[in-house]
Amino acid sequence: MADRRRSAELMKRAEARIPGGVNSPVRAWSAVGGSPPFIEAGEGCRVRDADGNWYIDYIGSWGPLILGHRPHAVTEALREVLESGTSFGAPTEREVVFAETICARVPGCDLVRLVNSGTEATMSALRLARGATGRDLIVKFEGNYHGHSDGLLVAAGSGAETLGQPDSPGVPAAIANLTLSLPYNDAAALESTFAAHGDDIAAVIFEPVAGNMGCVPPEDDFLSALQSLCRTHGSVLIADEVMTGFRVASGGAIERFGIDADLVCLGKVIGGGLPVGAYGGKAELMSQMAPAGPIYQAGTLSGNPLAVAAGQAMLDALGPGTYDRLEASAAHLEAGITAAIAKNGGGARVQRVGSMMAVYFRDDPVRCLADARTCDLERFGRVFHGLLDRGVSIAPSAYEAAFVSTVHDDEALDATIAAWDRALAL
Ligand code: HOZ
Repeated sequence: MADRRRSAELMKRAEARIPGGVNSPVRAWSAVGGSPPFIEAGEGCRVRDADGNWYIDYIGSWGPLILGHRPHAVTEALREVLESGTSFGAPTEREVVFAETICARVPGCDLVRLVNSGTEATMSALRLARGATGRDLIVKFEGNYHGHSDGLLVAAGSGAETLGQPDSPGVPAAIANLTLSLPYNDAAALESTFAAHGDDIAAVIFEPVAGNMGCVPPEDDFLSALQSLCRTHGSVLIADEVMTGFRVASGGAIERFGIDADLVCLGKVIGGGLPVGAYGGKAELMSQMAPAGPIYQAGTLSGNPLAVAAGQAMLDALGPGTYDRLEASAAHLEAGITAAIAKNGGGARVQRVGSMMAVYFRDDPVRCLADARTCDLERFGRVFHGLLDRGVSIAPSAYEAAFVSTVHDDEALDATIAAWDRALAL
């Protein structure tokens, strides 16, 4: 087992000054036990911890590192910006080019507004939907995560048509009550909710591939119901592509699955590893944002030169061959892990969309959160630690996706498959 004493010391110091020792809860490893490695550097598809151990990395900063760690194009772009200034709080040409790039690739995106995170993007998109429709209710899906704003930290009520309950202390019930939380991939639940509340629903927000309960693809009847019910009732359909935008296809999941969304939320992926977010969509909606329209939203660091330059460099590097390569690498990994599962007695399955994937410790497909919750979490923890001890880092939670980058080469992929084979035997 690798020596991780320096990381363990850092965690102790961190716990004295940072709640739970981390700046985002899942990083504390509560779901798998033990103490996380503190990461010192990344290079290509690998990261090095504070004790000098290297790992093949499938966290990839939770999605954005499509080109791996420190791609030349991104580090060069950042170097160039540093020569001219890091923040102006004034319009820059880079933002215009970036907005043009996003609108050219994301279907139905006429106008886009930059913010600083995915949480800000979804929060702002909901305000826009409410302002534009004059309605208050929103619909979301269990197991879909849209950031930590009050109206989106909401659990399902006791039945499909029951208004939501706060999912964290500090979320006012009055706000949670404006959110209806339904099972993912359940067209019938969506239909009955619209039948009961349709004229009051401002928006439906969803992950077109659910990446916060592993990797759950959307089913055709669910996508049809989402689009037709929103059209019929005049509700705004918001695709949260914070994980999937530019990842599962050049135009994101809405392009891959042919979804007609009114608004799209983007996040970490378009920052190429720097903090950024964006929401965009149809001109008749987006032009209602201030100062073009009356709906307010603002931010000092929005359109920050460093984040925009890094994002632009990454989007420019995502050429037509990128997605073929990602697909081939991820398919190779899927096949290898699937064979290792069969060899080790089954009891697990891989689900994958493009370069996003998850291994679930159960035999049947996972279509929704209730399915994901039946997985063998104890075995997940065992395999997680077994992989880490063999130099492979996946997310420390059975409910997170793994991400393959363009620089996961055959050597890294085959080493990962071999590590899975041994970890599954534990
Ligand atoms: N749950 C977040 C990703 N789906 C975690 C992000 C982080 O800890 O950086």
